[in-house]
Amino acid sequence: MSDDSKSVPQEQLPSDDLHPPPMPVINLGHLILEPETRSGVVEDIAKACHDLGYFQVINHGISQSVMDGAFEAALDFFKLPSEIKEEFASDDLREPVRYDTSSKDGISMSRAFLKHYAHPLSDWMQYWPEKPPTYREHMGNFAVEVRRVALQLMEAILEGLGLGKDYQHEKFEEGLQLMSVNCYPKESEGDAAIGLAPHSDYGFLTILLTSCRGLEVVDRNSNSWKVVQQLPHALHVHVGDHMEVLSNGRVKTVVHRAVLNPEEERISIASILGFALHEKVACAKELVDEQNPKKYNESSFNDFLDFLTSNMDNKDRNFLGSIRM
Ligand SMILES: O=C(O)CCC(=O)C(=O)O
Repeated sequence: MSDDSKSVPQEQLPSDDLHPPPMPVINLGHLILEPETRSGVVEDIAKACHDLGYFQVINHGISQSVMDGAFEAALDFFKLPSEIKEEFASDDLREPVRYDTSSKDGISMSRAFLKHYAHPLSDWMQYWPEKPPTYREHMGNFAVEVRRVALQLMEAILEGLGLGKDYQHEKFEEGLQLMSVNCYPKESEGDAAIGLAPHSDYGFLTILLTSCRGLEVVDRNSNSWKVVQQLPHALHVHVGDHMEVLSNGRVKTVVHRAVLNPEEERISIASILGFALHEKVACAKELVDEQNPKKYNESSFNDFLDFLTSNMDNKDRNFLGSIRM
């Protein structure tokens, strides 16, 4: 789902302290429920996207029991015997569900993952694991809720870019949701501390639910890694490659990685919002002018999969770099 980004610093960067407070925290209730506070929240989101490319969301309306259900479904899946999980193993990136524990993708250093599409749920859920028996229901409940949050945030970001909240509304409504359910072992002596190598995500937005600390982002101001401190009940949001393209570079994709947690095994559930597989994403013409010429060629998720497939053995897989003009 992701591509290595070579235009930004990599593993050698100093790993600094925790993200210095204040990590931007967006109260979604103030965006959705209170029209008089909406414009201020839209501005806060625009600033977070522009300055950092990431923020956290609270008061998002996803209940703790739905989030716990998703964690439990993920954990129970990863606890299954290997032969059951291996039924989903495939080198074909176009499979609707894929399980892997190897580093073939060039970024998984020490992680098992299950990736699947989730929107529309009625099209995709039939391919999801039937074991554990609660997987479909619990992960499905979370998928629907997290997509609602992603669309609400997307509207605010589009508004903040001056495009209006309904910009390309149907393409977002009909777009894809790709979920990456990740499991990282507890760090032990002798293990490499990196679970997932630096990369940026395809798509417009990624929303991450994580069970404990382990996510790190490149802080553009200090050019160093920052450990993301997960606030209770919050979701972490970051901007993806296609947001950079659509905004013609006004907001930049975020390079991030996952390190192993020394205290516990870690689960993270990433939900990516994109256009439909075949749908091209181009720089918004409203954001292109003489001072800001078009910076990227258009591309679709299908193009991204083709790129990954044909660069499977190539460590330098930088999709965004390949469409930059
Ligand atoms: O596990 C994490 O915190 C990050 C996951 C991620 O970056 C991904 O699934 O692409």
